[in-house]
Amino acid sequence: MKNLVRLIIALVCASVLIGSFACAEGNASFTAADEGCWYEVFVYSYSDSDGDGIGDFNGLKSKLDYIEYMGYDGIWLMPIMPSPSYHKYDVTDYMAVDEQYGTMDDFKSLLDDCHARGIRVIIDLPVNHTSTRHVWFTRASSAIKMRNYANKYVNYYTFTDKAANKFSKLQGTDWYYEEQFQGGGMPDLNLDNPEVRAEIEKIVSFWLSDVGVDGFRLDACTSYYKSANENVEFLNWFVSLAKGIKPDCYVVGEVWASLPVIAQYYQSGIDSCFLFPASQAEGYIVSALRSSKPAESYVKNLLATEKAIPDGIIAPFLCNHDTGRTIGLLSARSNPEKAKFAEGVLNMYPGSVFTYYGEEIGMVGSTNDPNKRIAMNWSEDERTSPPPGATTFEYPYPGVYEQLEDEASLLMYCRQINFVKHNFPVIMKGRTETLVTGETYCAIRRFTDNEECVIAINFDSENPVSFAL
Ligand SMILES: [Ca+2]
Ligand SMILES: [Ca+2]
Repeated sequence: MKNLVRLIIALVCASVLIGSFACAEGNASFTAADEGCWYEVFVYSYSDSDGDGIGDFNGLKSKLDYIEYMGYDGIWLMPIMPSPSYHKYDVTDYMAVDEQYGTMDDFKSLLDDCHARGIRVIIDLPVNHTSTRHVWFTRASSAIKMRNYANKYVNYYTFTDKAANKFSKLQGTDWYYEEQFQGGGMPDLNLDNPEVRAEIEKIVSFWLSDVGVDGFRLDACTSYYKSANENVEFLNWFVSLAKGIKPDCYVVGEVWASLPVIAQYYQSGIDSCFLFPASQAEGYIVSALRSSKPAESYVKNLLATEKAIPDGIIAPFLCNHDTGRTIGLLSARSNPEKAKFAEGVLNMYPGSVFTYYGEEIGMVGSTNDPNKRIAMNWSEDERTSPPPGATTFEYPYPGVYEQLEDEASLLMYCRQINFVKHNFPVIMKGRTETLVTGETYCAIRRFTDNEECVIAINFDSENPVSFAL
């Protein structure tokens, strides 16, 4: 006998109603690779514990009460390994943490505290490339300068003596090295080299077993090799490796591509690939909100996504550290109801929704990368220093402390959504069937074998709609 739970969730543009039940306190208990509410944190800009202006592990640890209160049950940390850059996507040592952020003991203490609260932690792992200052690259460069081409580190990268596209000149030589992200001091690793694979095995084992993180966010998966087939093959190798060490770890990949390409990458066995087609100004959510037939657009893309990704965990998001923030995408600087509605319809997608820090308080940031990564706004008096190169520091909405005191704030709305999803995991775990689709309203059924709910959305705040279900 199936135990059917029928829940009706209603989202109405600009009036913000979600069901009529109380939020349960406390986070749901998930294994790492289950669906959940994820929160992307840039440690540099989150919270500073020691007064140097740069966010750190102890600062983040001091904010776990907040993160738990908000109902985020997983955190993706942008790179924490030693690096010469502020963003740290160019790593110099894969088995350590950057001292700007604290010590490894500080990190382990943060991890313990997260785990005690049932919050999972995955870390960013950029293995497409290293920093030019990584000892592998400095040894390779020295060897080339000494014409010692047989040095093993030369084969950690891809060198050529002819100029070519996506190859950068090795200063003081006539040689070039492969660099897919040119200008950042980020030489591409030769992932076909068994010795590089062995290094990656050590790195993965170190973080999963010795340190105890719950998985990885894999950077730049489309740049590993020249073809999607090779990238899928590498990911398959990586996922087998990681799951062999920690079977329930979560691996999510950055595959910045169209839906069919993302679907292909799921064939690697990876848990998730970020759903880039749902994000940004032209993505499924914002384009639906801008459309004259928003409900049709929303349902069409939702069903297409589920069809393309029948097995893996869908990972939708509105923005991340590389994109403009949602308030700007929506022109919602003075319209928090619009931002709430966007968060609402995004979070009615199945899978693991990722929220970039500051989205829950309506931060803005666009144009250059540092502007997209500015200080979390706790209050006017509590912010980290801006990352180097940031030019705008505008905060159109109040900080965290003020929004926590306001039941009608964007922050409290985001919190409520997370707890609705914890209380009714079928929203995250189920699949979708259309019940009613008008141009501006829809009702969909989300179901698993033993649970279901109905999600009704009216995109038109001017015209109430009633459904017979
Ligand atoms: Ca600090
Ligand atoms: Ca590459």
